[in-house]
Amino acid sequence: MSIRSIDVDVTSPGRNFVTAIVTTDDGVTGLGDGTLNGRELAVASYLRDHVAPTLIGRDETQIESTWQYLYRSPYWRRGPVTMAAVAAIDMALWDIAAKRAGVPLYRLLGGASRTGLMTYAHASGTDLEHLDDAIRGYVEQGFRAVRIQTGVPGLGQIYGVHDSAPGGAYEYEPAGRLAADAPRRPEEETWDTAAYLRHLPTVFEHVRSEFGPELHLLHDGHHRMRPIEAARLASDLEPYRPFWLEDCTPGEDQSALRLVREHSTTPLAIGEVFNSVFDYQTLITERLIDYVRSSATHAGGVTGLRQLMTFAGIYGIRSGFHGPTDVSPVGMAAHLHLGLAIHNFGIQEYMPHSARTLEVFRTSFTFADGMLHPGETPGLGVELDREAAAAHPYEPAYLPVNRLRDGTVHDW
Ligand code: EZ4
Ligand code: CO
Repeated sequence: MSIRSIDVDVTSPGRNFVTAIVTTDDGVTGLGDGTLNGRELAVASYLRDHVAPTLIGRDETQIESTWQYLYRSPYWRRGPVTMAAVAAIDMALWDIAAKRAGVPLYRLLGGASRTGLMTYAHASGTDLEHLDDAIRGYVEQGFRAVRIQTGVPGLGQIYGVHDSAPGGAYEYEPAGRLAADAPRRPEEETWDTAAYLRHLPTVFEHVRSEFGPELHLLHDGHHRMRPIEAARLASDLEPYRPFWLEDCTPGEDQSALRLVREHSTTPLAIGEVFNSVFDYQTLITERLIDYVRSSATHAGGVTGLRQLMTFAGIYGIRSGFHGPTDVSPVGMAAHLHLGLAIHNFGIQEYMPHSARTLEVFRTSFTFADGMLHPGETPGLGVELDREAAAAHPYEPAYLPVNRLRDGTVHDW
């Protein structure tokens, strides 16, 4: 069996997605997610112009070998664009392999290690009242873990904070779509770390007293702190027993977390902007983190993420795969199958896709009592309606830029 064609669809049912569609010579198709928020067209070109032509006629069952070929053959290894393209092909080949075997992908990856995947939802509110409403909505839906993000007094719109609709639905998309006549550049937001560090512990204190000790509380620092500031926050949050503090420092500075570790036992999670196991070498071997935040979409697909999780498992480090809405339903399916199969699963982020997105990508996931399951459909269990996809052409959208009050460009 061999690869007959590779198509790349860029569709925008509410937000942009890049999908590789690999078709074999006997007509089996596999889907892979290569969405890179704000840089979608770069991945689409990489796939169409540089990857697809090299794979036509190759054996579609050689998944590991194809991964190594795509990783090594460009000479320029790693990087988000390359690894999203590798991911898209890798997921599609696993999808095809599982469809041919007639089994859901998790069975090819070793079978189920658990009955379902504990998820966490995004509770967000510009103030404590809205935040409480959002948390309550998720608790009522059965979630046992929530990520809490809230506004900071004195600051306006900040990254990742928006009021949820009643009932907890949170459809906020941080990448702002640009109107046709708007300048082609991102929105800008103002940030003040000192104000944030004063405010956040009071938020945790309030939520703990309101919702009790059992609900798992997570928080995302979006890379905004220096090591000493992150150490202070991790220590200040300790009394409220967070499940994790995510991205407290810029991810690429691995040794920064040594300082945070020295000062607190708050569990740490990092890695959504990483794209290879090498980004984690110091973090894992020195046990500087508790959860890896990579996604299959940005870290070389099922093969790349499995390699990373095997390495992390040796050090007792668990998964917390990145699951924002910019990971497409195809990427999300890859997480659910891998998470069900590996021993060192931790928690799965779950931001449900909008109804519009789910009309284009039809999934077979199930959700009950705060737990997700990938379902029993052969393959990844996702179908792409290409006609519906074509009705939503690409729209430019960029993630915002952060500046300090004096105009200095800052991390998110
Ligand atoms: O900022 O996916 O933990 N989740 C996050 C996300 C990311 C977006 C970037 O595209 O931080 O909201
Ligand atoms: Co994050």
